[in-house]
Amino acid sequence: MISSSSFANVAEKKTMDIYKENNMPTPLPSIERNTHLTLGHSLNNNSEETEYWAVLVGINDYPGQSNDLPYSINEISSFENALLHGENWLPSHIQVLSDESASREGIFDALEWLDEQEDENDVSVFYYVGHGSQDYGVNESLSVYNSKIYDEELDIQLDNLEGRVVIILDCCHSGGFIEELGQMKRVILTACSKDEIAYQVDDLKSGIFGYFVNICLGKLTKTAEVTFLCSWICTIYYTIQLSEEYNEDYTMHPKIYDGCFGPVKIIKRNSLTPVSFQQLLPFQTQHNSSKIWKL
Ligand SMILES: [Ca+2]
Ligand SMILES: [Ca+2]
Ligand SMILES: [Ca+2]
Ligand SMILES: [Ca+2]
Repeated sequence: MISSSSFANVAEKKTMDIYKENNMPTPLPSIERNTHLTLGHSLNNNSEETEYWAVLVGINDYPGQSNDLPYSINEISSFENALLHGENWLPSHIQVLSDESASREGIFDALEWLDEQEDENDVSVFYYVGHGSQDYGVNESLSVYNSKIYDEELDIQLDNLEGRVVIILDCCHSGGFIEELGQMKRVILTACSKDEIAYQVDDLKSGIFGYFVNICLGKLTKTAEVTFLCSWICTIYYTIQLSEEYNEDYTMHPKIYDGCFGPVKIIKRNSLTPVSFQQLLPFQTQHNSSKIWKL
């Protein structure tokens, strides 16, 4: 039986090793450097002034039937629940957009609302679950209800925000947003690399990466960075198992860009909910009975 805290430590160490072995392009600060920067950060920034804000977008129903998805809204609801279990979140600080309200205009309006609320001391989260697309292998976009929002357009909207921003994208080609969105004061977590497909599965009632983000943040982790480390290792393990039963194209490689000194806290929580290894990594699942959907 592996305890949840030792799992987090093992996941963190293992992940750092894999970062080094693969020369991954967005280096994470070492654990020691993180500690040091966290201390420095708290001296400069009165954390009591930090407020937390979120815009959460999930699209199940697209016009027509051929593009509909089953679990985007479920994933967003799980994330909202995880936030509201933290001691630092209020329902009035979270705007949820689903289906037809997740139009191009609706999302731009919500990001304007976010800017009106947040200031330089605050942390904002933008979380998107739905289809993502790529034109000619270069430009990535969110396939929102009625249109597209290109990576460059999202960057322009997010440039209005003064505080730190955590961007979580659970969609196909999501890694391709890092080129345009990566800058200081942002942490970007993506379900897969630029050229990969992401999936929702029946077994998890969620996108795969988002499932692990939510279970980690809901029970085990507090910061964007450690949530990524745990979700990254779980996603790779889970999708490698998918690939044994289907083919290797199913393996997803989540990406992180970290433009913030020290860890960015999403959840403030004093007590830790015990979580078993099986809850984090449902290896016992029979994937061949599970339906999957491309994002
Ligand atoms: Ca539909
Ligand atoms: Ca603002
Ligand atoms: Ca791009
Ligand atoms: Ca950081």
